[in-house]
Amino acid sequence: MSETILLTGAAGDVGGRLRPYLRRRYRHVVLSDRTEITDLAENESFRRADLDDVAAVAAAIEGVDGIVHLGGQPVEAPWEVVNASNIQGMMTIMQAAHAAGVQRFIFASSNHAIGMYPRHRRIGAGDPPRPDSRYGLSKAFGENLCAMYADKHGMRCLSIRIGNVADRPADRRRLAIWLHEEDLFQLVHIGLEHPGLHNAVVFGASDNERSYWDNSVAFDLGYRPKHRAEKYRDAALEDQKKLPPDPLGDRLQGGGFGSVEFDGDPDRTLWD
Ligand code: 15L
Repeated sequence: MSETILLTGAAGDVGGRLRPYLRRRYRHVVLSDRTEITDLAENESFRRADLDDVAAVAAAIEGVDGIVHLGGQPVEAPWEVVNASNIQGMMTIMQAAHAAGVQRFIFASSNHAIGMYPRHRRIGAGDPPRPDSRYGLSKAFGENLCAMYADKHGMRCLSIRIGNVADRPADRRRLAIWLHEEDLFQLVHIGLEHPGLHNAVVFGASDNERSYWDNSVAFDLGYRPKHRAEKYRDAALEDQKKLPPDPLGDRLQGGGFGSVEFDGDPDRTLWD
């Protein structure tokens, strides 16, 4: 069993939501971020690290059994930014984890790694990535880095393609991809503890009636989501009405991430 866990990106919204679950379950939780965290619980500590600072990342990892990597650039950005945090930064933390003998790596991937799939396509974890942005592409890179470190270096990795973690689903797309933090913790816990895990990609979604995803890989690992987006259907559909129409984004799994900067052929993109 893992005892000391490192949570990167701990100052972010999802980090803040995960912290109570992690500290209840693990003896010690090391929080890391480039923004300082001061409201530490008794079994939490803070180590500041920027993903472009190799020495700080190595120091953050020291003595941990498992890493939950939420850190990095969380939305679309210019390539230099995505590259520094999510490509080079991801490589930096993986290399440090391997050098330190860390056994478990949970990677916060994103629905934007597959965001260019049309909503009418039901996809599984085995379908190839179709990134909708530079950000989504960087998440596909992270998933592949996990595969390489599992296959080649014996690490046990879980990439969670997170949909959207929030108090409730904010629109029609989020009714399909919403993820309650308790369900996210369940997936993280599987990644940290499942004895048979080698490397897997799962979808970070609650038990959502409108899901675009076949999450059988997660279910086979024991995932039993407790929360359902549909409970918030009326409010989410009301909120959807307030949004401007996005003829392409409204048909893509990744929504507006795919329609921004789009100058392709929508018919070909949406065909399959
Ligand atoms: C993500 O990957 C982002 O980190 C988050 O801020 C949301 O935009 C989410 O996807 C989403 O698709 O709703």
